Amino acid sequence: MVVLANPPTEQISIIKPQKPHAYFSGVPVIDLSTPGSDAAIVRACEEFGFFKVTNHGVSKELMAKLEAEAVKFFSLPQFEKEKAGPPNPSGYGNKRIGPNGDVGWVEYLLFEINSKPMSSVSLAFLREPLASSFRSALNEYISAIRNLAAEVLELMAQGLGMKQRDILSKLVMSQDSDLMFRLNHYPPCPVLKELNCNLTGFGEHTDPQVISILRSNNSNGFQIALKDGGWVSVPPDQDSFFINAGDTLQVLTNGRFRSVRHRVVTNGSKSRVSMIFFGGPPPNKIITPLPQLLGEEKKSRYIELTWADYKKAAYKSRLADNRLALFEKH
Ligand code: GA4
Repeated sequence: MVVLANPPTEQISIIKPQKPHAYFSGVPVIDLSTPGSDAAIVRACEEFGFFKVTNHGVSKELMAKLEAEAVKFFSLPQFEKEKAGPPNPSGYGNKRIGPNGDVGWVEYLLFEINSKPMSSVSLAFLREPLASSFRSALNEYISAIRNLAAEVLELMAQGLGMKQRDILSKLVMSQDSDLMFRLNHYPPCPVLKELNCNLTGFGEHTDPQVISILRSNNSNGFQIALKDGGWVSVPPDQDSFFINAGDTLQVLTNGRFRSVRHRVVTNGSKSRVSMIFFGGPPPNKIITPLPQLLGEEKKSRYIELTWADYKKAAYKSRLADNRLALFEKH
């Protein structure tokens, strides 16, 4: 068990090692350039709440540029990085995740992206000259990924038979959409390798938002839970994006899509760097199932909450909590 010095009650749990390289081969791969991807996205969201996209149009250079900026930042001395913390909500965090005592073998930069032009991505906590090259890589990357999120959500709406093609994408494309972005670094931990153990990098959870888009370097550790609750390891692919359906999408589809439970475990051998875009709706948006998806009985499985209320409640919960239970009608 890895124990944090302060406070001593917080522990990062060790996970029983799986067979080495026991990768799951069933991750749906959606080629965005082929017809039929709309239906394939719907099937993937129903079965897993998770899929990988290829032929997405985002250049490898853009991914590599941001990864290099992130590596540059995470290579700074600890006391320099700490100057960019704490993450409230934007800023640097180390081992502590969220405000309620969760911990993991991870350090990160969290960014709250607001409605103003992308140049306002708050990097006030970073020092020049790091800040300007970092800012330009971030802005370029985030705007490309936001467009990708919109494209995927449009295909999803089409696959669901919605007349209004932008019914989902407008949630993340609006002026006041609540978007977040995080850069995670899972440092190597050589002693783990010797012990043949795995450590929790980022504990299991679902994402509260509509959609999350993840890209990581070529390192393993990302796992998803299947419908039966079993965990499987996702084979890494640094040229593709992995898409998670979030809690909000589960509610919007009246439970037809799964908000995927996921986590990162680290075996300590290679440093893992991931970048994740979280697309959330505007704060005052009421999260309720799309009427077309209510089925014969016309009954919603969830109570109505605004995104602001749901987010507030989410931030009071522990990482692994079933936050959607707050939404369920009894
Ligand atoms: C999970 C998805 C995003 O990473 C995040 C996380 C947030 C945080 O790290 O501060 C939360 C977590 C996430 C859900 C429950 C709360 C809030 C940590 C936590 C314990 C940025 C988000 O929006 O929700």
